[in-house]
Amino acid sequence: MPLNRREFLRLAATGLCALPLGIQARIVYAGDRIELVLQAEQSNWLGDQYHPIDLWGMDQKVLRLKQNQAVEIVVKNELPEATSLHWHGLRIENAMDGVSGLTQRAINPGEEFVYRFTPQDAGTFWAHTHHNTYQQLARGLYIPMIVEESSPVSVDQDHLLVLDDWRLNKGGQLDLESLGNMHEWSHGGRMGNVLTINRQFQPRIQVSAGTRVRLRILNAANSRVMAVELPETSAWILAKDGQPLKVPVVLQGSLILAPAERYDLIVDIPAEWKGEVPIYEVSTEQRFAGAYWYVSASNALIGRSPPTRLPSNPMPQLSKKKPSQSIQLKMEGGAMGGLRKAVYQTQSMEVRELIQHKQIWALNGVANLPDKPLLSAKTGDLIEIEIINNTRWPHGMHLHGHHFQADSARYIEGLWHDTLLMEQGEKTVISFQAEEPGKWLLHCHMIEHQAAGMVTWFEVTT
Ligand SMILES: [Cu+2]
Repeated sequence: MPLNRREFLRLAATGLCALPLGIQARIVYAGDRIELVLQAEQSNWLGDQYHPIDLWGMDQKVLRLKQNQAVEIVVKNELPEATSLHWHGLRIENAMDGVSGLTQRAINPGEEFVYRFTPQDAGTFWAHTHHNTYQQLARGLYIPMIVEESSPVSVDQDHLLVLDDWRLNKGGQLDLESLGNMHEWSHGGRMGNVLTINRQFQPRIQVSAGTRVRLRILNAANSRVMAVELPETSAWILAKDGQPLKVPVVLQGSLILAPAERYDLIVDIPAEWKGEVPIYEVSTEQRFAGAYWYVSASNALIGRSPPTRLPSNPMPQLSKKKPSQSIQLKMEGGAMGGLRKAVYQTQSMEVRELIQHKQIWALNGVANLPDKPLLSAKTGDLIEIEIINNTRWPHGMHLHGHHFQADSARYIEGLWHDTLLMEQGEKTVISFQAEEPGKWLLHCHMIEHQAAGMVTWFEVTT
């Protein structure tokens, strides 16, 4: 039995679980050429009586790029397995999208691959493995990525909260034996039992009272939908998935994030706060203090006006166009989904046979990548896809290389997304303009669902 969250807390409460003080992430910006080493790392969340936990990560903690500035990222693979890196949310050339087997050959151990692109959008993004993803993401192979606005945005502090959910075994190591469990793959995916923020257990984040913080939140979990509850204070949503809102919106209630979704917030730290103020994760029955703000006194001013919007990114005007194609995408399968058969690698299979191939989800009757694209578009075409969640599970659908708008009631109108949460039974029309030519994925970012079939691709030509 894996350690559950409560047991982990009990262990932590024995006092031997070292709690880090302060978490200013090391931010590296190295001009237009960055070296990024993918390597093993260790974390010590459980305290000194346990062996440190073996994870995978990178030699930098945050990538900081500049909008409209070309960059060359030399990715060196010092891991024992092949891999590739996907720049999630960046609208870049297809050859740089980092999907092994589709847009590039995997980077073998000891090899390097140079990714070259110019980020056109400022905002909060991340880079993560796109090779054997359900295993490599569970081991931690990702990095948050900030693309700075061309003109600086005025805030007192700029913080990241990267939420992740890890599965540890009784020995306090990553539970690798449970990777690939078909029961989990056919349900909500693989859930962890330890929540970290910025790869630390209950970190303390230094802030000054009376200041304005830009808070960038990312859900890096394999499958868990997170809900972040901030202490009662003034907070506004500035951007979602890297794309600014036209007008910042007051945050009400908890902030729900499907895996891979990001939000940028403005949070005003009240002048009267001091000491530890918890930030809760509330998606489970257990309201859990994922991190604490450690508030120090200051003479900063109080009584702020609402924040101004972020400068816009160069997004297409969808309303001015007529759709070139309107298609349906039916999501099927999973536990209690009633899927009888689906095509897998061009062969029609009964469910029993699909499961032998570790497949249990389908899009338009096809499990995993079809041999022909879902659609073929030309650069500049407006595409509409009506996505119908005919399953008993929520999914977080991610479109590669493009942002889209959706008529979902869950989200504020007019938002741009690269990842969209859809509840069971929900229908949503997404619209986007086909951009860079190439082969692009559309898949569920509950990564076990993707591995078990919920992935397709489309083609853009000039
Ligand atoms: Cu899914």
